[in-house]
Amino acid sequence: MVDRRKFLKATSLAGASILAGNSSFGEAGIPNSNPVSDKPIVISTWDFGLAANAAAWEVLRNNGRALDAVEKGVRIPEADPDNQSVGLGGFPDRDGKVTLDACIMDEFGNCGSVAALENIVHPISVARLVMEKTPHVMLVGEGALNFALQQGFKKENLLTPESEEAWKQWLKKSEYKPEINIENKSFRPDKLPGNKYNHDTIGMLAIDAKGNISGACTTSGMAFKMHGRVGDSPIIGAGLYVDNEIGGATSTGVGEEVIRNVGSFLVVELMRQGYSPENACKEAVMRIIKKKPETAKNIQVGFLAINKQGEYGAYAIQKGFSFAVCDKNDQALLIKGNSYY
Ligand code: SD4
Repeated sequence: MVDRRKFLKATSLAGASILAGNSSFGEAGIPNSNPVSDKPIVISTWDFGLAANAAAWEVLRNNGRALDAVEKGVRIPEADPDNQSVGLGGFPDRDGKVTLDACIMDEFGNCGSVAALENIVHPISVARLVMEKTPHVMLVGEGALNFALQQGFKKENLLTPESEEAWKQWLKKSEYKPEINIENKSFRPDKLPGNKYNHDTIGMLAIDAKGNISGACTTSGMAFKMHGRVGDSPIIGAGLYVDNEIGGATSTGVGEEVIRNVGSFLVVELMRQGYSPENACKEAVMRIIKKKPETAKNIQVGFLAINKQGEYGAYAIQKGFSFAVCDKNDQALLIKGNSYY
């Protein structure tokens, strides 16, 4: 049963925090304040977020809307053939098909999503049109593809020779085994921003100059998944959630564990109760670990969050989860998130 006294304490502290514009309390005395940034600001998952943030920043610094910023930002990794876990060049499923998942959410609670979409380079833009032009939230598979074609998107082959080769190698053993931090493994370091890493599912959260929050999340999903498998990334509440009064959260890693815990919604609700972004992410990670400790030892899941005041934070099961931050003070800040292990 919920301890009503504790609950009231948490919610009243949350109220105080919102009024005061900071949050200096936390669960069980754990420091509960995170870096705070002037608006506008954009944050996104993994090292690759640096390049995506730069594109989003162009919108934000010109007083653009956070929604436009996150769409523009995540289109960068979607179009990058050297990035093998988002969009063009993404690793295929075990049948050799590249199937993409994406979702987007704005400051009014509007949202749109596509899953298992094939042959379209920019699933995030299709998701936005699902949000804006249909009475639905989510379109999948052939229905999503037909909608995209009706909206003028072009069909393209998303399987690059490099990803096809990786799939052929994988077929030799055909063992489905999600690799920890595959997102930050280097495939074409010479071609990547900062000459460093190759990357991932991108989850991005932005606050614009008016203080409005939006988010986007896009991925080719787990490499060599079953055909038809959908992860957390296109599922509102799991891979992404935004509440303009409170903040936003997004996730990366093994989506099944995020879905089981409705991860991003949980993070936002914890921030509503007064948790700092990092502590909220940590609590969501702890739920995953608590439910399946043996599974959690061998997988990665990371959450990234921002609150209405512009405080941001992240937490992951395993070491190695990074995120990128961009605001007027620092356009290329890369932070290593804290982790359980
Ligand atoms: C999924 N969460 O499809 C995605 C994959 C991912 O870093 O984020 N990889 O489960």
